[in-house]
Amino acid sequence: MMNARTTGRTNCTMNPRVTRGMMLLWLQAAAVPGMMGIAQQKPEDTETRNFAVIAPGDTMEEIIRKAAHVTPSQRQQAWQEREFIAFIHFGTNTFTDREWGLGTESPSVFNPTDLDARQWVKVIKDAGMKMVIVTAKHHDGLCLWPSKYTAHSVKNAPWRGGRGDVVGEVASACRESGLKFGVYLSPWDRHERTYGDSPKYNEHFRNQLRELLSNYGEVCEVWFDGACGEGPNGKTQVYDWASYYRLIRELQPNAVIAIMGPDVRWVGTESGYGRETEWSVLPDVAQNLDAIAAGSQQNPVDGAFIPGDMMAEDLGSREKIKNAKALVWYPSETDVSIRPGWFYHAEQDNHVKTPEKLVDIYYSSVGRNSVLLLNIPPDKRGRIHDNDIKSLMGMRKILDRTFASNLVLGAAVKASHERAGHKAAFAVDNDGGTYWTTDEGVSTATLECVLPAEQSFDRAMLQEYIRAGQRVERFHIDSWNGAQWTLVAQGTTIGHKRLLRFPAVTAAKLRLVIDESRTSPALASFGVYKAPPRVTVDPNGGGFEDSVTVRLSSDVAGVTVYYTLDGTTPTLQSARYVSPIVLTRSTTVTALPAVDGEPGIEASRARFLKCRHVQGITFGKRYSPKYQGHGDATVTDGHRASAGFDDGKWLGFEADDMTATLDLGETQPIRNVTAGFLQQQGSWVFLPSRVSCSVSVDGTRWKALPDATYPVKQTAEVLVKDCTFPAGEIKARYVRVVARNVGTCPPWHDGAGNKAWLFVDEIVVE
Ligand code: FUL
Repeated sequence: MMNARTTGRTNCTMNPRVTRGMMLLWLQAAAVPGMMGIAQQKPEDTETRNFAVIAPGDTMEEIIRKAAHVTPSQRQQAWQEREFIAFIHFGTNTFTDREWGLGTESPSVFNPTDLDARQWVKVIKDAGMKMVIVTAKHHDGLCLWPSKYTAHSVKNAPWRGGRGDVVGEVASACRESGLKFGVYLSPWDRHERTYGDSPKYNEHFRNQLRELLSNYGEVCEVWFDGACGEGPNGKTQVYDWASYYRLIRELQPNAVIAIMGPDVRWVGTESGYGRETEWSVLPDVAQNLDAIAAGSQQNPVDGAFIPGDMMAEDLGSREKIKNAKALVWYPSETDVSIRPGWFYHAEQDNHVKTPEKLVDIYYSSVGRNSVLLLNIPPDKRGRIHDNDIKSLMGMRKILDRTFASNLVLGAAVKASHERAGHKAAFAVDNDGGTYWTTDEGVSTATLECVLPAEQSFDRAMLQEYIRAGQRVERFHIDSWNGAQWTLVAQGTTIGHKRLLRFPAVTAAKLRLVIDESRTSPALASFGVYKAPPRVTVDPNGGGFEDSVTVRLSSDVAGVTVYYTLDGTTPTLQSARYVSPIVLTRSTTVTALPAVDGEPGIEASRARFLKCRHVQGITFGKRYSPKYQGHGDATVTDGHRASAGFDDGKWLGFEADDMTATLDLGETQPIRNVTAGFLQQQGSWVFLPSRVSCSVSVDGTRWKALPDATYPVKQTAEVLVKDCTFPAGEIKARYVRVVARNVGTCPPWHDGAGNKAWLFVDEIVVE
């Protein structure tokens, strides 16, 4: 996925005046809504403490105590409670089929035939999201509102005769339907002439910001990415972030400033998967925009702010905070697109994430103490495409069914400790405004729940009362089987929300054990749930040599299982599962449960690949440590990578060619050799320009099979390309595949001249 924050443009400089000291001032401003005279404020004076200073002599105990009492500002709290919000990428690129516009496009390209912001907002609301952030201006500079400060806007587009205002239509559709509204405004502007003329462009940018913040009612989030490429004059800009922030605080005190801003941090990936251990309290250096920006201009598939350390697994553990000078509340937001690109491309209509994938992302973002910002790009008509709607509604249905009934509501609860006024029952009263806690300093505790009757459950939800701070460091859930406690699930941090999935358990008694906490744990909610029935496919895909026997089962009794072997979603008319399926060819098994003749809502998929046994594999140049799957065997393990570059199943080569030599252990007839490659140009991943294959009996003398060549052409299509070499039953023990990397991104590409990626998986010898 395109990610300007992580492009190869390394010439971005941050405003040298933006120092850590200023960050502190912003934070104090953050703590006091509308406060402008921020200079005199000491952090200790602020009424909400989303900041704590660590004094030089503070003991570890004192640091931990301080960390446990850092809390969100009001605007951060309100933002966190929204949990699931929508991104809309719409603009020039929708019509030119690009991910980054050049800035030279005429506004006349912007001409949606049937734009309906109400449809967007309806779909978004029906999907359960609480806010819409629209790309008011992307890097190409075209303003989706009639800005007074440029001609490069919808006012000069044919759409609505030049009287249209996308931002206005979205804002009012949001207001009508009760959704919150936010704006994405790209500081990088490839069209604006003053860009690079630093004071002038900063003023221009503030003028545009002022229009957006003054004319469209309440704005709850302002989203800045750190992209800072060249403008039309070949110059880069020094952004005056502090002045942008002051303006936002002045005009929209409730708006959080995200990503390149003090309130909300990027989770560190655009895959949709947040950290298992996600702290909202971090050392304040995490907020140092100098560091973020210095590390933000890497390569798009890195998907990371490296030196700012945003991608590290651990940002806020005891180890991380022990040397901090100060701590801040700086929670994470997980942005991901429902499609491979941020903007709409017709070629990606069949690559919309499935409902099951969206659910998985939800558990891995909202369920990991993050806010999920899901991008849904409207098409050229200006409407959300049916495929996206189908996936969103499918996802909603699964989530609604899963969380419809909290099985611990009404349970008799007993806690090992209770603080006066914060009894155990407050954790299971369906009211996030009350909480159970222990006496100050009691940092381990147990909450035992006796359900009115035995229940089966496979999901758990926990919420800390973060207005008091984020504290829990380790917890687990046990169930009582009549004789003893058995472990059901465990986790580390909780934060605003933690969701856990585990195999179904049936019990009438369970307990939540807080094993470690920074101080008294404060728990607002605890629940267990039963997800709709699903089918378990066993084994869950993979490679096989001759044949594989696949078993389908469900965790719920009385379920009938239907399946297909062609990748389509089963219906009640599909084959009914009666006995294990024996596969002798590469096949995708898709299974759906049905209860009482009602088809289930969540399909399970597994891909099986027939392959030769590979004894060993060696690579010429090593693949990049950033995309190394699970090592050499990744390409021969039978687990095919998906069309997403970041699914952990690809080996990535940055500018380098790939040479893989496979040893089959003994000489044997070979019919075909197939190697799969990824094309995802928006993420700088190109098909190889040439792939060759040769075979050998002794590893010394090689026989080449005819090469395959791929002219590099510009396309938004995301695909996995299999390159097959018919070998005509040739006998060999060794197989070598060489794939040529295009080297650098071609001249027509957004990343022109930067290193290109080559991704390989899987190499199959038939
Ligand atoms: C990045 C941009 O470069 C992408 O195009 C997209 O807008 C993403 C959300 O942020 O920085």
